[in-house]
Amino acid sequence: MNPLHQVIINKNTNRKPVWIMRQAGRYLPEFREIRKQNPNFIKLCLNENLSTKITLQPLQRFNLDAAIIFSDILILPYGLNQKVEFEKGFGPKLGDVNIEEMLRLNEESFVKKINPIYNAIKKVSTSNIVKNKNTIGFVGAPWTLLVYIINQQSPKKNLKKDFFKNKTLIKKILLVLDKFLKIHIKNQINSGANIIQIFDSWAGLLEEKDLPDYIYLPTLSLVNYVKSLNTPVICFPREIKNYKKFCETVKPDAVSIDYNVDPIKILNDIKIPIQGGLNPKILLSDKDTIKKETKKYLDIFKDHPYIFNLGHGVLPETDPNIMDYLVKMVKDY
Ligand code: 1CP
Repeated sequence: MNPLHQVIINKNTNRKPVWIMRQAGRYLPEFREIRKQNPNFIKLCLNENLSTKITLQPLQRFNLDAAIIFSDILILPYGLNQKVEFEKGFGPKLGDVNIEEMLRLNEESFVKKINPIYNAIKKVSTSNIVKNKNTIGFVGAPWTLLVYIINQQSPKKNLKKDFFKNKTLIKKILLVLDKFLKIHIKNQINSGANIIQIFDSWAGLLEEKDLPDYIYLPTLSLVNYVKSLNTPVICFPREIKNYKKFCETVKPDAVSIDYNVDPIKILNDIKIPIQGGLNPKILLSDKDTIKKETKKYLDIFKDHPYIFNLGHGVLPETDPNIMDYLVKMVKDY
């Protein structure tokens, strides 16, 4: 059984597998080289040879236990024919929503538009480098995608005041998202992804009262769907106030925690396998601090099924040698 399945399915506590959110990306000079020659980010995601190569880059350098496919959560609105562009120094810029067109869209045209991603997953999952390791497919959670689709850019800290103004539109978008996220998940699994992670990067923006409508119910629908395909699902409800309530309600197979979560408290609160936690900023400090902080997580989760990862994506300023140091330390623990 591959490393993440041992932890998530068999609840093995002897091995602490490791992968890193955003492990393929901007902190790697070999990625930046490819990126320089490919200014259109979406096009790069849809270039199956290059996205396969980028996905494998961190595994060639470090002894990681999983590959996460080089793509983006915003490929989904792109597949729904919303304009999606990434502007240097600004982030994602999305076009206006044509909800009637989204409601009319059929599975075939959606899949055709983003098909290179599935081909890349086939290549990655059958490559020698990933043999006996995991291939992680992913999607953005309905809530986080709704945020980008309506806000048309990163919300950074807060939502616009009138975000919830058009409730009918929101309902329709959530309906479309449920349908096409399931299609996207199914195709990733059929192409060789053997774990799905659901990124809810903006879960922390919501008040308690809005969680059932925007997070619990839509995410539960996806989680149940992934389970029905006999594939483990990891949820990352970043900065949600109550991880315990989230886990009890949505019941993912594993949960990824952000760096504000107290690891000792979460260990007492929840029984399912846990992933992540270390603040990515720690990797910008000295080796002694990195060692101490990493060991803290490994010690706390010593007798719990635990996958080592960060509490959010690795920062672009991170030194690849430090990543090497980190992965080796986890492996030698
Ligand atoms: O400029 C560049 O080179 C592009 C940078 C980049 C990269 C490398 C973006 C733009 N996306 C990605 C890849 C990516 N994104 C992966 C690939 C696999 C990996 O190595 O992990 C994954 C899993 C994502 C997921 C993603 N995209 C999330 C969820 C996780 C998180 O970080 O919270 C989100 C929110 C996005 C949106 C996104 N993609 C890129 C940007 C600049 C943003 C906006 C972030 C924001 O709104 O602040």
